[in-house]
Order: sequence, then structure tokens, then C-alpha cells
Amino acid sequence: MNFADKKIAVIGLGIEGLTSAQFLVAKGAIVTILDEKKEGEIEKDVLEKAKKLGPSFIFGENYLDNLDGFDMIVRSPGIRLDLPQLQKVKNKIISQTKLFFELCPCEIIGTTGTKGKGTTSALIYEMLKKQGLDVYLGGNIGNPPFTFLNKLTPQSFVVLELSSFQLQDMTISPHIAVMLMVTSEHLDYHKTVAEYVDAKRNILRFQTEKDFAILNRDYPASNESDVHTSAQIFYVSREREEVVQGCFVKNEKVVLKISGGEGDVINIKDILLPGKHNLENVCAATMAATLAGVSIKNIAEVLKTFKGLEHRLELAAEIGGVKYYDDSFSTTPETAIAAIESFKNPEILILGGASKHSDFSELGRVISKAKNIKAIIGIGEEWPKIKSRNQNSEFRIIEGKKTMRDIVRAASDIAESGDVVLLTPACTSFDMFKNYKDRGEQFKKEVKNLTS
Ligand code: UMA
Repeated sequence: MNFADKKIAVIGLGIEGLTSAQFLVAKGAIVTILDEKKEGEIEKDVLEKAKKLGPSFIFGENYLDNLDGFDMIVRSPGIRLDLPQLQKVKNKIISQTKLFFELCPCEIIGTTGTKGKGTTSALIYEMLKKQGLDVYLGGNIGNPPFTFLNKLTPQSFVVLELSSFQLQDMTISPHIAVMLMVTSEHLDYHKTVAEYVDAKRNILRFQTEKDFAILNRDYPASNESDVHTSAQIFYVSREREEVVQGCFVKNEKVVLKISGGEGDVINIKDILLPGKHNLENVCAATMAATLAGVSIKNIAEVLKTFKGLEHRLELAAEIGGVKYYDDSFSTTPETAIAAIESFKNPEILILGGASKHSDFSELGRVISKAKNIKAIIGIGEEWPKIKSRNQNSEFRIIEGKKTMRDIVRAASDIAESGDVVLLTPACTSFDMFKNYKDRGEQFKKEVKNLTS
């Protein structure tokens, strides 16, 4: 592909747009960066790096008015393809993901799904690394693949987390494609659930008989995706043992069934990543890594030590037999429920934060019924709303803590060996913290301070 002297528009100046521009400028293209934001609203660091490249810029609301003069248009994932200005030039539109698939010299393992795609991608990456393979992790997880494209050789492996935004206009599929659970999400972006599921199915649609598809048997939309691929199919399941070939949970063990034979991978109790929902990710990652040539020994080794992605049910520390988990990424009642249901141990929960206008009825029911909640430390603006949904008076409620230091100290004061302290707010963080990362970092810092 020759980019030299081509007039190329990069739409969206976020992390993908910046790395696309860097790549194209290095290839000799004449780049213009366009963004609906005003210049002053762009993140400083990104803007400075972009300016160093010396491109032209078009900022503000009329940013898409003159697309006709470009030879190629590179779209960031969050830019809707059906914008009228883009529809007029649709034959010229491409994305970094699409370009990467065309230029990548090695095999790609792609993962999509509504939840779990980041964790699964990271697990696959760790497993291939443990096997000593030359492997790179990128995509929606926050690392655009152009950052490592020039390091790749035909022997390398690339593990990509792919969002529906990145998949919607794809015309190539990965060699190993993982389709995890798919439910409705991003309906603010996709017009219908069907459009969303259809975008995700592009991960399978262009596979050939030489490729592999890993499908989650437990969710209709993923399970029924088998008709959308020509690849060899493997199923994963935490509910059904009878999968034809694939990876599933049986008698409290993760089991692989391939080429007619069945073998144990690991006892569930030895997997460090907590939560039943994570078993789906474990099975999918185990299957993908096996197909890439990783040994069962190395897969099991990673499952025994992988702590999870930062701020997603991440084991922050174990102090005096008490395990502290940072699940600050949990900003919805659904994710908090999944976290709460991940443990049988007595739990001290940290719940609440800023409003996202969530409905807390189901969370209230789960809290009211759970037998293992020892205490809840209620924080932030939304706590009174969550509390009003609770019918259980068995556990202790602690309120009025205004700093993470006081919150963590209050938890540690009542925690005993065997307990789990779980920060899973079910809300956003903006009333007390900069963002979810800041909330999680502060939590981990204060947990560490307990030992000093
Ligand atoms: N913009 C426009 N016009 C539009 C929409 C956006 O000009 O119609 C501009 C915005 O003003 C912004 C820029 O486009 O300045 C894009 O910024 P961004 O923050 O949306 O995107 P990036 O920084 O490039 O990050 C993108 C992904 N963002 C989205 O898909 C929205 C990141 O996923 C991804 O990590 C990154 O590329 C690397 O691949 C984020 C995400 O929220 C984490 N993903 C969704 C999810 O996980 O649920 C899909």
C-alpha cells in the first residue's frame, strides 16, 4: 500500500487518530486531522504530539464539510459511519483496524463480546507470552496496533480486543476469532441490537476453513453465530458439558475437548481470577491459546497467577488473610452484582458514587438476599438511593466517610481473616474522584498504607 503524497484525512484526534496520523506522516502522506471538538478541548498531550507531525487541522462543528478532496479518510472508532458527510465519500473510508489487518505480517487473535473481551485478550496475551512467543496486545484495550506494527515478523502473534465500533466495517477476519457473550449494549451508537450483533459478527464473517472460531455456547447471539463463519468451530461454556469440541467447565474443572480426546486444564479453585462470569473468559482464552500452540502447563500457570485487568475485580492485596479487591471499573448495578456474586466469603462492600441515572432495584434485591454480606460502606451521592432499595437489616451499614483513606480504614477495622473487601461502586466516580482510575488508584494506595 502506497501512502506517499496521498491526501489523507484522519477523523478524530484521540489515541487512535494520533497513532494513525503518526503512521501516515512517516509513510509520506499529506495528513489533515479533523475533530468536532474545538482545539482547546482536545487533550493537551495528544494535541502537542499531533502538532509535532506538522499536519493541517480542521476543528469544530463544520469539520466534515470538505471531505471530497481527500484520497483516503481514516475514521476513529467512535465516528458513526452513517453520518451524511461520510456517506457521500464512503468508498474512501478506512480505519486503523482495517489498515492493520491488511498490513499485519503475522497471525491475529481477535476477541469481541459485550463483556469480558479485555480480560480474555489479556489472558490470551499472557498465555502466549508464557509459552515464549513473540506476542503483542492491542485494540480497544487502549493500545492502537499501529504502535507495534513495525516490530512484527511473520512469526509474531497479535492479540486484539475488538469493539463493535472497530468491527462494523471490517472485510477481513482474524485467524483465531473469539466471540464471547453478546447482549445489548451501545444502543446510543448502534441503532438496533441487530445492527450491534451484526457488527460483532464481522469478526467471523470473512474467515476461511483454515481459520478458527471460538463461540460462547451459553448466549444465543454468540452461539447462533456459527452460520456466519467458514472456520473450524470450537465452543466454550461454563454451563454445558456436552460441547462437541472446545473448552468447558465440568466437575469444578476446566476441561479441553479436542480431536476426540478430553483433558483437564485446571481445578477452578486454583484460578486466581474470581467470579463465575470469568470462567467464560478463562475457557475462551484457554481454547484460543491452545489453538495458538500454548501448552496446558503454561495455560494453567497463567490462570494461577493472573490477577485481572486493573480496576476490574483486581486483587489489590491480601493483608492478614483479608483480600482487598479493586473493581472501580464497575460503574453500573449489573457489574456490581457480578462482583458481589463472585465470592462466597464474608464481604465488606464499598458501594455508591455519582449518578448515571441507574435503576438500583435488582442490586437492592441481590444485596437484600445475599447471606455473605457483612457490612456495606455507603459513599457518594447515589448511596441513599441504593440504601432505599435494601430490605436487609442483618449487615452493618457505615456512612459518612468522605475520603478513600477513611473508607479503607473503616473496612479494615471490621475485617477479619477470610473476609473480602470489595470496592465495586455501581456508580461513576466524579462526585469524589477524578475518574474511575483515580478512585481505584486511591483505593490501592490506601490498602497498601494499611501495612505501613
Ligand atoms: N469525534 C468526532 N466526531 C464524532 C465522534 C468523535 O470528531 O462523531 C472525536 C472526539 O471529539 C475525539 C475523537 O473523535 O476527540 C476520538 O476520541 P475517542 O476518545 O472516542 O477515541 P480514541 O481515543 O481514539 O479511543 C479509541 C476507542 N474509543 C472509542 O471506541 C469511543 C477506545 O475505546 C480504544 O481504547 C482506543 O481507540 C484504542 O483502540 C474506548 C471505549 O470506550 C476505551 N470503547 C468502547 C467500549 O469499550 O465499550 C467501545
